[in-house]
Amino acid sequence: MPYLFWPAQRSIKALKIARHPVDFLKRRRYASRLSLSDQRISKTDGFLRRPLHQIAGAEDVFEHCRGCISEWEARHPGPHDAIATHILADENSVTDLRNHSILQKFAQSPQILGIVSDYLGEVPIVSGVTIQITHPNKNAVGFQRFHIDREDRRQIKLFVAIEDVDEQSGPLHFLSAHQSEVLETNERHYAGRIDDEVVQRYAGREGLQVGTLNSGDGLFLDTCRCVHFGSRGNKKPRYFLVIQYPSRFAPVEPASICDRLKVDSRLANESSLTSLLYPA
Ligand SMILES: O=C(O)CCC(=O)C(=O)O
Ligand SMILES: [Fe+2]
Repeated sequence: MPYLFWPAQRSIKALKIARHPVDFLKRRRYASRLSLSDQRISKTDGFLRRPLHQIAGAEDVFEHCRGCISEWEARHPGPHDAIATHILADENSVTDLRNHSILQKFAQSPQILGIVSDYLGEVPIVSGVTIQITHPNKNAVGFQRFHIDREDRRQIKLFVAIEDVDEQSGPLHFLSAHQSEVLETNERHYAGRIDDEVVQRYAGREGLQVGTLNSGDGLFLDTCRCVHFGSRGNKKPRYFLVIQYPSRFAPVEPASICDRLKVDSRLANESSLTSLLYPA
């Protein structure tokens, strides 16, 4: 694995685990006990696409998101200079879920936590819950080009489509985790952006994965293992609820620990499992 900074990152992670050994073991134990739903994220793929309608309260969550989006769009008619807007975050990038406890409850759903914990081998934390709009644009810069997120060796971002995501709405494009790892090794890729032509060579016969989704579908994607981009040249807006599940011991300090995510503490302390999601 050629990622240049990984030895340093691994040391930081080991130190963090050493500071919280009981917590570490608890997260591993819970992960192995969490009842698995019908599907799992394969370690080879690093991604899973599935409808989320059957999760308790899902329809209300989608409706809530649509309400927030309509309200935001009425106040911000556009056109928009930014490529992406996280409409729940305030000017200091703080998201207060106490006004959106329905989203917090969804992020804590046992089915979702089961899938994510099974893949990560530990109960993660919730480091971000955002309603993300990406606006029509003609750009291919930054995260609109292929890259790997470098917070850790693994993490799951769950992208929930609030409206259909088709080819016109800047879908995510990605390689499986396995294909990405072959690329990293062969190309000695450390950090930064990767040209499309290079990625294409590793996409195999089936080609690149394209994250087109029906409204209500979720895409679980390990953005730290899978080479990906998105929001490139959207012809129309793309509407996602994005929930980020990193390890509690991620070398790069997750946003929730940095106090950029405020949560409803009653809901957070609903069970010994949910209280693991928001460490102090
Ligand atoms: O907007 C997109 O689809 C890309 C986002 C991305 O790179 C990320 O969330 O890690
Ligand atoms: Fe990314």
